[in-house]
Amino acid sequence: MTKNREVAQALEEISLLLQIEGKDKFKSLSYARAARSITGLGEDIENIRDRGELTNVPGIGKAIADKIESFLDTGEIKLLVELRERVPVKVWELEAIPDVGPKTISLLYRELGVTDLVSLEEALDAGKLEGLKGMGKKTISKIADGIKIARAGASRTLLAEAMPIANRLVERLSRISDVNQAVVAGSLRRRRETIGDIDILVDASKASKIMDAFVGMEDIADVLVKGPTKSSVRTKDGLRIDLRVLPTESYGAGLQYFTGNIDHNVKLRAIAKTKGLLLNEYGLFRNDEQVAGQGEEGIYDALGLDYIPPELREDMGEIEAAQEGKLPKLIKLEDIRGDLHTHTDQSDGKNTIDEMLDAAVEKDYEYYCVSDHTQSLTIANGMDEAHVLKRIEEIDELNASGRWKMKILKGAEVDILAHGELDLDDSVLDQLDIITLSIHSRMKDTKQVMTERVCHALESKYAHILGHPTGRLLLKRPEFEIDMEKVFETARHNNVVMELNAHPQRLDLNVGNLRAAKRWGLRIAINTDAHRTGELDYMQYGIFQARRGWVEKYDVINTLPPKELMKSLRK
Ligand code: DGT
Ligand code: CA
Ligand code: CA
Ligand code: ZN
Repeated sequence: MTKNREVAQALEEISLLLQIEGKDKFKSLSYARAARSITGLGEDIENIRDRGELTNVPGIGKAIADKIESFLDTGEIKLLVELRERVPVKVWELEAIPDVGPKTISLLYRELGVTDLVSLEEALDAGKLEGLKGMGKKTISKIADGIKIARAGASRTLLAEAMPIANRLVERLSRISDVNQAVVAGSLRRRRETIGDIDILVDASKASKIMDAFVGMEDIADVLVKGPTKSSVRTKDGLRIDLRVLPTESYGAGLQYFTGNIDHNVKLRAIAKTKGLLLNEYGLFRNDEQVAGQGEEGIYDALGLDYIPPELREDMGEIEAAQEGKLPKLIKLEDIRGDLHTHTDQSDGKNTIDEMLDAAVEKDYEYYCVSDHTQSLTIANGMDEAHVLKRIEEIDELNASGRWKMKILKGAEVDILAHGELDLDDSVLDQLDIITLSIHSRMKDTKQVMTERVCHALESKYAHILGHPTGRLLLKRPEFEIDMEKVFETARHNNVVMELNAHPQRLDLNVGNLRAAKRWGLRIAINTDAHRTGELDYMQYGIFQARRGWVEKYDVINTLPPKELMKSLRK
C-alpha cells in the first residue's frame, strides 16, 4: 500500500490549506473526509484506480477522483500547487505542535503572518500573540512548550534503539525511594517497530520529588516541559520521553490509558459506557465509585474481556476476540529451540563459526543453522560451490566432535537470481539441510517481474524458507513491489516456510503479512540473520513482532524438536 499514504497526505494538506484560507469550509471538509477514507482503505489505491472504481470509495466523488489520478500519474495536484502559492504555510510543521490545529494556524497566519516554526517563535518572542482573540496566557505558554516538542519529535526511532534507553531509565527510577513501580507504556510497551516517543509511568505519591530526580538524570539533555505530575525531556540521543507520575489507586488505569493505542482505548470506553460505567485514565467508575483501576487486569475483567496483551492493542480485532474468549495464545521467547538463519566470517559475518556456536549454546538451543551467502552476492563475499562443499565437510566434523551439545545444521542463504534461478548448483543444494532463499539484487523490479521471480524460486524442490520476504529496511528502504498473496499461495503449494526476520531494521514479515500468512496456513521461522554473536539476541525482537502478528507457538517451525523440524521441511 505504497501510495495510499502519500495520496491521503496530499488531500489532507489541501483540506488544511483551504481551511486556513477560510473561503470554502464545505470543500475543505470534503477533502478531509476523502483523506480519512483513503487512510482506512484495506487495498492499494492504485489497484482501485486501475479498475476505474475510485468513485466507489466513500467520500470520493468525481472531482476528488480526478485529483487522485493526477497525483498518481504526475505526483502533483494543480489545486495543491496553487494553494501552496496562495497560502505559504508549512502546515505539517505547525500541526506537529500539540493542541495546535487548523483554527489556531489560520489565526496566526492571518493576523501575524506566521508560516512556520521559526516565524511563530519570532512572533512569540516579540509578544505578538498576546491580545489575539482566544489567546490567554495559558494557551500562549502551551504553544511555547509545544514548539519545543514539535522540534524534538520530528522523527521515529527503531524499537531496538529506544528500548535499552527506556529500560535504563525505568531501572533508575525504580530505585528512587518512594517509587512503588516504574514501567514503560505507549508504543514501546506495544512493541511497535518504531517509536515516536518513550512514555514512562511511575507509581509514587510524592510526584515533585520524582520529577526533580528525573530531569536531573545524566542521560537527559533538555527539559522541554516540567510540570507537577508530567515532564517531557529529550535525551542526549535525541529521543523524547514523557514521564507521568500516577497515584497507586489509579496506576492500572493510567497504564491502560497510556499504553494505548488510541483506537483500542476509544473502543474500551464505549464498552464501559454500554455497561453504565465510565473509563478514564484515573479508573473505571460506576457513578462516583471506583470499581477497578489499581491494576490493568481488573479493568479488562470488569468490562467482560479476557486480558489483552499489550502487543495486540491496536484495535485489529483483539477486543472482539477477548469478548468471545478467542484471543491467541501468543508465542514466547522460551518456545524457541534454535536459529535457522545466521552468518559467519566465511561470508560477511564478523565472527568465526566456533564463536557463533559458543554463543548459540549459551541460549540452550537444540539446533543451529549456519547459512552464509552464496557466490553472486560478491559484496558479502558469497560462497561458490567449492567453498560450500568445504563448509559442509567442516560442519560434519564439528557435529562428530560433540563439542557443542546441539545439532549444527548445514545451510545457505541462497540468492534468488534475475529469473528466479538459485545461486548454487543442485548437486550442492542437495547436500544441505536447510536452504533459505533471499532477494538481494534487482529490488526495483516491477511487481509482476518480482512476483514471478520469487514464485519461480519457491517452486524449486530446494526451497525451504523464504528469507526476509519483502526486503524492507525500516526508516530506510520500503518493501519491494511484490504480490504477497501470490507468494503465499505458491509457498503453500510447495511447503515453503515464511521467514520472520528478527533483525530490528527488518522485522520482515510485517504484522499484516504475518496475519495473512497465517490465514494461508503457512508456517513461520523466526530467525535472527545474525552477523555477529551479539546479534543472536535479536530473537526477542522477532518474538515481539510475531506476537503483534497474533502468531502462536505451533505456527513457528523453530519451536519444534530437531527431528520434527527436519520432518516438517520435507517436500
Ligand atoms: P508513538 O509515541 O507515536 O510511537 O505512539 P504512542 O502510542 O506511544 O502515542 P503517544 O506517545 O502519543 O501516547 C501514548 C498513549 O497515550 C497512546 O497510545 C494512547 C494514549 N493517548 C494519548 N493521547 C490520547 C488521546 O487523545 N486520547 C486517548 N484516548 N488516548 C490517548
Ligand atoms: Ca509514545
Ligand atoms: Ca508520548
Ligand atoms: Zn542473511
